[in-house]
Amino acid sequence: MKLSAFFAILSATSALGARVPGANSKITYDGYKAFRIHTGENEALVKSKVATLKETINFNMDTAEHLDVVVPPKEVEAFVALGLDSVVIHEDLGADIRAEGDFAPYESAASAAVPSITWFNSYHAYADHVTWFRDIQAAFPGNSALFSAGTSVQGRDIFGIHLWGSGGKGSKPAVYFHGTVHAREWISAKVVEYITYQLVTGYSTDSAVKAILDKYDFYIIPFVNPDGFVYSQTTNRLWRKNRQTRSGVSCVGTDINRNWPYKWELTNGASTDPCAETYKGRAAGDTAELQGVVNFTKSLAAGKGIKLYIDWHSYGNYILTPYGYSCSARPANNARQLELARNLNTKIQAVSGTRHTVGGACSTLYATIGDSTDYLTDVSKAEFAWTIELRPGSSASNGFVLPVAQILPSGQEQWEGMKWLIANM
Ligand code: 0X9
Ligand code: ZN
Repeated sequence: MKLSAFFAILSATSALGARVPGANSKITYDGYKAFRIHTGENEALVKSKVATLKETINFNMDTAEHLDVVVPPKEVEAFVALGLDSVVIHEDLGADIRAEGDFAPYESAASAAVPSITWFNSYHAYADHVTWFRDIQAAFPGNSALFSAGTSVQGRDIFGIHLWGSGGKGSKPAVYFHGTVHAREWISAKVVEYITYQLVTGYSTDSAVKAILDKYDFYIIPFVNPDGFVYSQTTNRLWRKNRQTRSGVSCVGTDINRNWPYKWELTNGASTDPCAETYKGRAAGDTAELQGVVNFTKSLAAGKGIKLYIDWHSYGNYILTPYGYSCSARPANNARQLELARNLNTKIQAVSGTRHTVGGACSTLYATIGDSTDYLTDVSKAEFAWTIELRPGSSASNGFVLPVAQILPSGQEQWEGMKWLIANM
């Protein structure tokens, strides 16, 4: 999601704040509609008109072309009266959330058996994701281990899976993935799971898979923000931040992707308002989640080094190279980064036509400070540190609530891309 004007989201934030549910009560979003409004030359005018409605929620700030906005039932009439050039992307957001939330029960695989591919036919409860990772590790016992990168603010383990090849555990540079930094971006965990699944099942049967796992150690953390993910399942599907509370503040949550201890002190690219969706925290790295994850990242950098880091997010279909903190700074190997990223886009597109916009994170999307990829680039010295924004893209008719039928295609296209990238980088 592009967040080009952080202040536009303040209205969204207060709208969310107004619906803070009581303990255990779930926001249904029944009757809420979501619209994609064409902006183009009228970007400022469109935003100012939408801002006259009090309880809309801006999904994106990718507003150069369109603004995606969620409108509660009581404001639909007023929205229509604004006369904006728009299409409906969720006729009834509540119904779409219910359809998506109809999780298939996960039957834990028999001892040492690979879980069924049907895992990718549905979203799942957090506890099932944990079991699934235990099962996939057990199916690849000589070449994998679960690890812990720390603990969330509510005490959940920030677990990951480490996969290695013929050189043995920890002998090669790292390919390092993060999923679910933002709670509502459910497709990101599914995609890193799909890649994990393909690595585990392909190692003994596919020479191309064996080659990449023999060359790199993979460290995959599917839920950097487990508390937020659970909250997005139990209470508010559109939750983004972690679930950290702070003294003297009623709003909950810090944006983990604005809290990394690098360029955090800059002012353009995060919010100091604890109620904002991009709240950066009170001090660099003061989220519970990053305390562990930063240390884990340091251990990889100090070990065999980090070749590739990808922070998997949704949505909009972007491949974003450094930097977020500056729209003019470029990493030393920028030309190589862009060449690889453009080729990655081509490989992904060959699977089923999905196109990604490729470019520098700030110049292509918007500025971010304290974001993971800048830290991984300049502090951890990762050769490539990118953000990939998954489906849907700009032409699709949905936002964070991506239909289950798109889980598998999302995984397949990203896997084909990763197989090519990792073999050729
Ligand atoms: O804002 C973010 O953290 C990421 N987008 S999302 O919609 N998933 O929240 C984008 C991070 C990439 N960095 C920059 N655009 N600078
Ligand atoms: Zn995100």
